[in-house]
Amino acid sequence: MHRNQITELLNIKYPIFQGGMAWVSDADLAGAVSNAGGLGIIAAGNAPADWVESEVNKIRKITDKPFGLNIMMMSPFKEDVCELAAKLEVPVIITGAGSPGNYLKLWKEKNIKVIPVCPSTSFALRMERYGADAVICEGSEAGGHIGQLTTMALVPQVVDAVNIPVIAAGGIADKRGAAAAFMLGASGVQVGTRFLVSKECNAHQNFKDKVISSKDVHTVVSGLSTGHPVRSIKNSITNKFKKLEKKGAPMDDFENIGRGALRKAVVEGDIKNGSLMAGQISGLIKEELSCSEIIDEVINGAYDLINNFKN
Ligand code: TUI
Repeated sequence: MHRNQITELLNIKYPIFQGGMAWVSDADLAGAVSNAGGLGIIAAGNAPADWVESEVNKIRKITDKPFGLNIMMMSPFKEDVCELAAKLEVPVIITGAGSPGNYLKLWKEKNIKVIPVCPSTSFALRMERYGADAVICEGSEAGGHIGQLTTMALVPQVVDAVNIPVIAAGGIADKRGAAAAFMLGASGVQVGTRFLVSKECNAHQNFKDKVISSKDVHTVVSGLSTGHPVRSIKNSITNKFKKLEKKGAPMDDFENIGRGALRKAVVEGDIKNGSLMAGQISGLIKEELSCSEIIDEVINGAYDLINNFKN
């Protein structure tokens, strides 16, 4: 019913990815999404390779369906994790926050599907030339580390430029966002924040409640001056970042305050001093549902909207 280029390529039921969110996207969340017919994605984030290996082993016990591993290219353990992913022959690799470079070739030799997150058309064209199977175009509405362009502007430009499937990400949390993404030419959608607030997600309840209570204007971008902007829900730590930016503080000062802050939010539930990385669409999320309910609402809902569209 929903078969298209991306469901065929990855052998999944619904064209929806669960965003690889550092500390949040573990084997439990990714396994639930894959079992529900989407592509569940484990996020390696800044974690060492042994953590990644144990989560991959765990997801293989939870599901026999395809899953992905998101590799954050700014991670200090990037090389170990890139090699481990090849060794474990994970079905799909998503890269973010940088270029997969020569690893793309290594992974393709293992028949792994490789899908880089692309912040621009030129980057997407480069990834296509290197052999990427598809690209994720993530707009700056997204939570966490972001690029410059919005989803609305980025997706159709990349769709016109490349011949591989495009997955839209950033600002998508319901059927309307997914329908809009399909109309922009995307073959699939990646949803992050909505899955953070899912029943199967192990993120601390304080974090989930903070997303549920937040309004449209409550996320801010910190660290633009460092060249590594991050979107998160406004709190005491984002106010500290703002002060650093005002005085043109060096990168080290940002790192000192930011170190460990994502863990603080996700694991400890410290919503004051933790980094509450979440997208602009947080204000739309009102309740905690199961992954399968989310997928049904977003994908089946989007197809209904498109099929019954009347102006
Ligand atoms: O990677 C993300 N979002 C993330 S990673 C993350 S972990 C983190 N922890 C602490 C501080 C900072 C990050 C949290 N959120 N999204 C995918 C994404 N990739 N967004 C933008 C990009 C991107 C940017 C530049 C991809 C490629 C790129 O390439 C530049 C180049 O030319 O090499």
